[in-house]
Amino acid sequence: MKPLFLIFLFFVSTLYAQKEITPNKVVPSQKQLDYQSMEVVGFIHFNMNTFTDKEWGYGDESPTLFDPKKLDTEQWVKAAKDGGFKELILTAKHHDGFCLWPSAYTEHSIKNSPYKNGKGDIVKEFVEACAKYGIKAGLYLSPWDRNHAGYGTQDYLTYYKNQLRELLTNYGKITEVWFDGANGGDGYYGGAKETRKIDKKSYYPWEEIREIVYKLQPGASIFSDAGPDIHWIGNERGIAGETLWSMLDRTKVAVGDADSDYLNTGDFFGTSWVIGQCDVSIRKGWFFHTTDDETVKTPSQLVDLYYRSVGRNAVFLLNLPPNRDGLFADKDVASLKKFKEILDKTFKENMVANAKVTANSQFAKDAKFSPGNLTDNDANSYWAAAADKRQASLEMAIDSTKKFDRILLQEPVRFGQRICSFDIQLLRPGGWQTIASGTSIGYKRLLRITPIAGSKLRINIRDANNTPALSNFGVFKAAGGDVIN
Ligand code: FUL
Repeated sequence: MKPLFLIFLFFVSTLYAQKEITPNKVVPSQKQLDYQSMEVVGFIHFNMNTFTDKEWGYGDESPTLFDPKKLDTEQWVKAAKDGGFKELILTAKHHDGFCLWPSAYTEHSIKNSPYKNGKGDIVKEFVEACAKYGIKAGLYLSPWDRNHAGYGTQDYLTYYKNQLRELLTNYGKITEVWFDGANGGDGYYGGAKETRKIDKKSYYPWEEIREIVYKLQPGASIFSDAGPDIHWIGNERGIAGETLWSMLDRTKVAVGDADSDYLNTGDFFGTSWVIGQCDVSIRKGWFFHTTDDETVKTPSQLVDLYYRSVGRNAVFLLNLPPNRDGLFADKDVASLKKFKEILDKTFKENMVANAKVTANSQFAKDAKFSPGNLTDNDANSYWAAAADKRQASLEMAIDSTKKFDRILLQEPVRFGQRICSFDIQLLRPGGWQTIASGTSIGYKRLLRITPIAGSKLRINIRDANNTPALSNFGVFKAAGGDVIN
């Protein structure tokens, strides 16, 4: 073959390989795509409050009270891994200001506690245990500090940034930094014992703080009410809105000052991609209290929350508070394990795996965008309708002898969130019946219905903001324990 012809062939094949649907204006970064695919992440609220039986320490607690006798960060990580968690976030410092690492900038830390005679470093132990078992490690550094004498002034901000640098420099890879929105109020403040109000909009130099994170840990995602990578879902019950856009108008939200309804649904017209994260505790409190033993969420309750968070296009952040020994209680560990078992069982068998799917429209009439991509169990391949379409429908046969009650849809979100309204219909002896409807889909949408059987399934896309596309579709039968709470 002539070299020129070969070059021509190469050129044509590259064009073919690169052909994709036109992305939306707002799309996620690769970091955000990776973050969302973790689905379930954990919080570890463990600090001074564990020993004082409080949720918010005043800031005057003596470091001598902090004394976990059997602390084992590997026990936390193993239990979380068995529960399917991909990342854990530790409260290195909560609002009372006590530090779980021997910070060079304060005496209010583990170095003045009986733990390992002041030689301990729980941030180090935590990050090492995560690395050992292949779980990502994130840190929570409370912006509010009820211990620090300078809280409310520039002094404290210098201190805060120094601590952040310390944590993000000395412990290897940190994948998430969690900035809490609770700020300002009464506290010890170095003995002043007073109420200090800050201007939530102007006190913290958030841009500078974010730059510190990205500079020291380029791979880290930043959580706060206002993102930029991940945002609070607007409640502490772990529940995302049934409609959830991964877009926000970041000029409408500030850390500690955001409309929770807005955060709960995201913003269809939003100009930035920010993932919703649903935080909730496995127990009543964020910290461990023996009086909360009866409140440990059952595996079924956790599974229910998975549907209300991950199943609505958000990430599930479940808090797991270690007890005063420094260990997860058996009851919590058992719940986590069963939680994963139930989910694995439910989603083991997609009843339409490899089904032959037909569509009334296909992008560029190209096999690459074939409707069969929906049931090929490959998250990267996708079906898309013709470029000018905003509606489409797809059909597939299904075994009419088997009932199903869970439906899964996924969009290839690397091109943005596009589908705005859809129905799922089932052909039954009496004709087509609408069995489920929804609005947004995004990374993952799970729908729960009462068990039903039929001979054909139809996905009706009613509206989209660009060419509609789907990467996965499945129907399943809920396992025992997978019930709507
Ligand atoms: C809140 C804090 O005030 C709670 O103590 C807890 O850390 C929770 C995750 O965030 O804003």
